[in-house]
Amino acid sequence: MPRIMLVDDEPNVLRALERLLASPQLEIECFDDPEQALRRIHTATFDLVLSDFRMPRLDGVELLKQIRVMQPDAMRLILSAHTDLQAILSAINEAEIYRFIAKPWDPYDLKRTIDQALAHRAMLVENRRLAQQVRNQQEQIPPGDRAGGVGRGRFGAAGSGSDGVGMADYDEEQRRLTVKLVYYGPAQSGKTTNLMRLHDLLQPELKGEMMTLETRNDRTLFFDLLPLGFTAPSGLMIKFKLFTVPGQVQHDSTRKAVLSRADGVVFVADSQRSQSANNGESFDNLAANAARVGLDFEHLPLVVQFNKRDLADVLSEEEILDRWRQAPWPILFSVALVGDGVAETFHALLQPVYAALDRQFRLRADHGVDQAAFVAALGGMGAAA
Ligand SMILES: Nc1nc2c(ncn2[C@@H]2O[C@H](COP(=O)(O)OP(=O)(O)OP(=O)(O)O)[C@@H](O)[C@H]2O)c(=O)[nH]1
Ligand SMILES: [Mg+2]
Repeated sequence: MPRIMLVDDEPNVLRALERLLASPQLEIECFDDPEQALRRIHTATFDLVLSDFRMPRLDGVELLKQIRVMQPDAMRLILSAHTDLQAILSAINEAEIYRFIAKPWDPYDLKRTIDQALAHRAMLVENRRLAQQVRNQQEQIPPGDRAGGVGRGRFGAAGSGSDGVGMADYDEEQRRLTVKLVYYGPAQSGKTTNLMRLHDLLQPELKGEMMTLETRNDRTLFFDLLPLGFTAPSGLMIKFKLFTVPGQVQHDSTRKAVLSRADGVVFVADSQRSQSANNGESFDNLAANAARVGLDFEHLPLVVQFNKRDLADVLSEEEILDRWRQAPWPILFSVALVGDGVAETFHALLQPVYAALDRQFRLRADHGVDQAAFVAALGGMGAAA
């Protein structure tokens, strides 16, 4: 349960704030003496601190500055009747506060700001945990192993023998399943555009904020789909995370780390004739990296999207389908830039993903979730198309 600290030297103000914010989902501690508040910071962790600005002996900025050193993750908000620009600036610069709240406050705004601050903090902590996970995985993957040869034929994919499929992040104790889906492909093929358009298409309650994971010299974009989760009749909570990888050749270690434990992949190819070799190299790289992170590429839920159909010198649909005739994966065509084919591609991926999860976790038999319920939980994305 989030714990928040309220600090104001006027007991009346403190009581009013406490009454306003009181909720069974929050633990609130009140201090009318900032020095006592500071002592408490040594013994307990707070998610958020809301402090008055003008207080005798120790003002709000000074208090929050000291709290920032001891608990950098605590969201810091300042409350003040004085719309003193200098004070606000120092609060922002020195105490790195999240928000400034003017007295008298609007109760609705204040509550909303507190909720947003807590949600923001939860996301920052989660983002850091993921970045750390990616870093740890990068360190575990042995260097070397250059990607396979230049793409031939359809793209010239290589298989692997290891049985890594069904690596979904399953937390038995929490009864929670987190499904990871990754958009993979050559540089500039439209992976990020796909993710952004999909994000636009989703109903607000189905999505979290678009986030950037800063790893080494690159950025990996991701967002949570069903951030609140979808609860199966059995009580199992299912969540999704969607990622893009950076396509540039030099970011291979990030690609491997993001691909690790993936439950499904959309390979985004660039339809331009001039990009055939890049597509091929990237597809070989996917197959090679899947093997390196222990995924069974032969059984990995995968769909292939040929993007940028709007451009002039593209391979024709017939040529593409002919080259991929022997391949087991669905082929989709898209203009991600305007959103065409984005939902359809995602929907096409959900089918093999469901089948793989059902095999591993007996979604239908043990959890009462069939494919239709699975797709419906995701807003029926693409189902109507
Ligand atoms: N004409 C056209 N341009 C597109 C389409 N999809 C994406 N683009 C453009 O292609 C460029 C690259 O798109 P991104 O989505 O950033 O590509 P990416 O695959 O994420 O690239 P990296 O992150 O560098 O690997 C951008 O300028 C997009 O606007 C499309 O369907 N048609
Ligand atoms: Mg990108």
